[in-house]
Amino acid sequence: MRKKVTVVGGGFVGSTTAQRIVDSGLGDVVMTDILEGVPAGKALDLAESTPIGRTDARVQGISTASGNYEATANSDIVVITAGFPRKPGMSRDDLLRANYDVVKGVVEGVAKHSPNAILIVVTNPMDAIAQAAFKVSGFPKSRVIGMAGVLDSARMSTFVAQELEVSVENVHSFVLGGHGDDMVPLPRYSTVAGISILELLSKERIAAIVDRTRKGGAEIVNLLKTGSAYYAPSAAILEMVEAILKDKKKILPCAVYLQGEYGINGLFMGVPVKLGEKGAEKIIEIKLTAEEDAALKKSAASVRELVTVLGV
Ligand code: LAC
Repeated sequence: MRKKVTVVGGGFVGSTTAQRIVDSGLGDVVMTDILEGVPAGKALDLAESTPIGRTDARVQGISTASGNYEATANSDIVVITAGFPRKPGMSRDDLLRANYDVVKGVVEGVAKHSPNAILIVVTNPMDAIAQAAFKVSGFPKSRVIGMAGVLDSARMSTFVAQELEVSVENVHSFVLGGHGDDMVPLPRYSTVAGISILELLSKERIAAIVDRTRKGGAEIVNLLKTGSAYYAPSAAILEMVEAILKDKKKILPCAVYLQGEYGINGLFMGVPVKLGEKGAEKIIEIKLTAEEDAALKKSAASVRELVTVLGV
């Protein structure tokens, strides 16, 4: 059976995600946007690349301006990237409420037509919006997953590989917590060819890498001026989509609804998760030091604040 992935939002994150899925041949893609014409145009352009890319993936782009999500029916996965970027003068809470309204409408629309889909939530502030999507959809917690840990870990791995001048393939980084300034990169569990970076880098260099990882999204926003990152985010989404569609049982850091794991209850947070065809099939609990645990609790408190504003 052909797999079907809906990508909600035809901006840079959504369209590069659609491109990566089509190029990988993992499944058919429906890209939606509230704009008229743009999703259809991008989808047609992408479809016309398939004879050259030699993939039989079908691509369709639809406008959901009228609230009609019928074309997304029976998706295996729905990736939600739609939302407003943060504009000057907009508070975090303003962004939160604006994107909550967008995602609420999206989730109601897609859940109706794809009641068995797995939702991958990307819209910021991601952890709180993922929690909203979980509540609005009524889906089991295994089928609502937030994307950030894979991205944040990839950023950390990039910096470690650059610092040590080794292949990125040798580096494995672990970043837990919320997708915010107080995310929790874990140097102890970050390795190069299986060796902890604690043995390979000085405390100062590790602290600098941790700091740059935490500010990784902002570093790119400051350079681009008018937008945020999309190449690494879409690569991270693709890794999660592939793990699910191929039932790989791959352990990746993802935001999921915690119910007591890591001493956190009723909150979306980034933790190691086993991804397979059923979605987040298992939460892996690793032992944290007192310091790491305190950092995770601090990050949880920030996410809790946003979730409380939304009342979800
Ligand atoms: C980032 C933002 C977009 O980390 O969340 O790039």
